[in-house]
Amino acid sequence: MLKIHGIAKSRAFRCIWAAEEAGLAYEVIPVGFGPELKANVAAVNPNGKIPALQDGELTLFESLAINLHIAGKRGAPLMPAGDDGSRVLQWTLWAATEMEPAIMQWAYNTYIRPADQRDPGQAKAGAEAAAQRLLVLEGHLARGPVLVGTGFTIADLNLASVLYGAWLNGFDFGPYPRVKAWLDACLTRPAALAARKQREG
Ligand SMILES: N[C@@H](CCC(=O)N[C@@H](CS)C(=O)NCC(=O)O)C(=O)O
Repeated sequence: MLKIHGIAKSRAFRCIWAAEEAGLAYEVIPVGFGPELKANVAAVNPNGKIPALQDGELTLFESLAINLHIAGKRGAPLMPAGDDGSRVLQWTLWAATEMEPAIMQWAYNTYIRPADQRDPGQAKAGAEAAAQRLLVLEGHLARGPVLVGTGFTIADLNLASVLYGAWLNGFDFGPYPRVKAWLDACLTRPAALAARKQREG
């Protein structure tokens, strides 16, 4: 049984979605935000953040690495082998290092921080940085409706989960119709809906 430490209203959402997608049994160990977070999660994540995963003797942090592990347990098609497996790693690292910092800069300054702590200039800079990357993604999706190969993989899940908050909170994906269609499809898969129900109610 996978143990996912965190709550659905955190990046643990990504891991819940991955476990649902893989069809693996999991339990959410509820660790929420607040002053006690660091102490509550210290045994499983030295960074004092959620999520963390326990799978038998293995303990992992980093949501997208956790997802690669979950998908690896299921294997293809969620985690393909060979060159497509390498492409999955590429898009996952791109999600974490290129897209997430940009979209989170926008998110913190539009809907996450309290209104009086938001900086419109930072929101604009984040949106512009995200736009550059969304153009790359829009170009890539001309090859077909998924990131890698011909079917949904953990690469789609990892990148879509990074964009999920923006998708839900009014980021304008209009200029990127292929990205919009791909996101809509990813985020309405049955496994995504099951995870979203835990987060959105
Ligand atoms: N790169 C990490 C980021 C983890 C992270 O920042 N988690 C947030 C919740 S979504 C957290 O625990 N924040 C509390 C804090 O930073 O003190 C991952 O993807 O797992």
